[in-house]
Amino acid sequence: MHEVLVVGAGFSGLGMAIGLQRAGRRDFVVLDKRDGVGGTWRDNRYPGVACDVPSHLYSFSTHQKADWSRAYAPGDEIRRYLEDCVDRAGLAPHLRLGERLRSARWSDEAGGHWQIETDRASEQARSLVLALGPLHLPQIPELPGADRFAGRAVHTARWPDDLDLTGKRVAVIGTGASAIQVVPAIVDRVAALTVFQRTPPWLLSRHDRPIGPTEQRLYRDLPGALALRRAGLWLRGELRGTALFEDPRLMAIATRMAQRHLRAQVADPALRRRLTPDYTIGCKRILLSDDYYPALQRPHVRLVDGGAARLDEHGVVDAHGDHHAADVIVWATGFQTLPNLTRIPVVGRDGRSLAETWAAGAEAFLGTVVHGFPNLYLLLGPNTGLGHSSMVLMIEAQVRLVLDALGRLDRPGARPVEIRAEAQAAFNAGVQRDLQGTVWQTGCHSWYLDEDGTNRTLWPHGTWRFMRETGAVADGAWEE
Ligand code: N01
Repeated sequence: MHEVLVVGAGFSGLGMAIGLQRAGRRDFVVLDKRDGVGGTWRDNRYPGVACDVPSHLYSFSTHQKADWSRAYAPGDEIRRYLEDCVDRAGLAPHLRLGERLRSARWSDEAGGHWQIETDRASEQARSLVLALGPLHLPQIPELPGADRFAGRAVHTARWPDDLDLTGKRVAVIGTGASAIQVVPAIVDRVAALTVFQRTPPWLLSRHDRPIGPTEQRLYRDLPGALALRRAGLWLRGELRGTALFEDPRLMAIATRMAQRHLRAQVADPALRRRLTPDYTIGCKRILLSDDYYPALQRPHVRLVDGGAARLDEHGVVDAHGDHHAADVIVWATGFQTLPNLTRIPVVGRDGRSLAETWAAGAEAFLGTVVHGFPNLYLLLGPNTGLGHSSMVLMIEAQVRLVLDALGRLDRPGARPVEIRAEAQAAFNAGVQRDLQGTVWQTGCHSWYLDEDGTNRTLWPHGTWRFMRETGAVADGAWEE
């Protein structure tokens, strides 16, 4: 029996592994169904993929990197960074790659443990950490005629290495964070590009820049300089976040900035109108780009309003019934968030699965532990998402909480660690109360909200508050 089994070798699973290693816990295994580490940064290899959180803040506090090549790192540099973390932390002996979790069931036997089935083995672990990543399962709309399309259709998160778009007519469906990166990255290569926009996004300038050798040396030789940059980026994010969760009226400033950006980049008033969102800025994720609007205005690019309605053998039919011929369709249509945590049978103390427990909505305590599921930890679980800062800060806070909980198990005569139902209910009532009045509840349709309009995705405060709360869970919150 292993002490801890972690599922997922992306940012959160590796963060957990680093935490376990640093805490001196050696008996742990990290599974990943893919044959490499990196999670989302391994999956997302579409042209132009990059992070919209500044590089120096998008890294583990324990494994900082002085030589990021740009202010916003490209995706493959982040993947290489994570591979490097594996080497630096000596995690390789703990990794079992190419092995898929099939099911996990709690057993009261032998002091309580998880019985885990993978596609290769049966395992037992005292504690189980699900680090499955919320943005992982591609969401592809089921459009009529999809099976008739004769060309190639790819999702941004499943970009095939052999896809050559040179001289092709390409249709990009969606205008979210993935689309606004892929469009400028492929525009020079393709013969024609049609972008299907259902809802225009709010866009701000990205201010990306290369980081030269002198600045990299400064961060390497003067760790204080790197710490200062991180702190500055963190503080800037927290201050901006205040507008998102404290007072949407402050978003008027961001609205003006976005409108100025649009005016500076798009001269045609009719196109500007089509690109101006009708919802409050911040309600959907604010996107950062300096090359999306220019790409849309290239002569061989066409923006289509209203989204894609159906496909046929030769291309896409839009919401107005017009046909757009395409050789390749790029689905930039996002991810299925909740099913990623509930599609694998995880059965807790009373024989109830996580899917049954969450039938009325996903809910955890600090996004990490769920009543009825002893010794189970979710990383980036419900209401841990951010609209303003680095998810790595949330991951590290959760890892500290898991390590504290594992410490409880070490006590003589300890019982399995389980959060009390009352603590979980009070926590979630607080989160839902605090989400009211935030910009995310101002009426737009976003992947942050459930079908019933409840936000089970985002944390309604600054990262500092999540760090504080995860670091100070009262003894009384746990079952005795
Ligand atoms: O997905 P999305 P994403 N016809 O869900 C549209 C992270 N991320 O992959 O807005 C036409 O945001 C849909 O339209 P609408 C980040 O957290 C980060 O872009 O629903 N369009 C929308 O425009 C992000 O939030 C980075 O009306 C259709 C788009 O598809 C999350 O991942 C980069 C449609 C989906 O946008 C997801 O981003 C990439 C249809 N039938 C991703 N169906 C960075 O760090 C859906 N859409 C930069």
